[in-house]
Amino acid sequence: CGNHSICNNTDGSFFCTCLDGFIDDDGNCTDINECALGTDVCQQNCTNTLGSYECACNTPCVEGYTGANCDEDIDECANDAFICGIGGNCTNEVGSYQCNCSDGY
Ligand SMILES: [Ca+2]
Ligand SMILES: [Ca+2]
Repeated sequence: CGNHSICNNTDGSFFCTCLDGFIDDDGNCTDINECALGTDVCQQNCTNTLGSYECACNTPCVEGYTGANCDEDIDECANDAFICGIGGNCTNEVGSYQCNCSDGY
């Protein structure tokens, strides 16, 4: 059946099917370019690979976010206890954080 395909036995014969991620192109199973076709699920930076594709985030992410898809909030308050200064109270927010002063500061 050739590369990137599966041979299926039948009574007296056989037929070939392409593996996932490949498409029949004139009898040859060739890689599907998911990025070019737009069938990928990447939010950004799709890279076509043989039989599949990969997603990567822009580096660095927009300020306040992290993770493979840049959709995870950074907890600035947990990362830096003194981000709001002495006497400041930090409140984490999605994509951001806020500082408020304690009484007397
Ligand atoms: Ca592919
Ligand atoms: Ca945050």
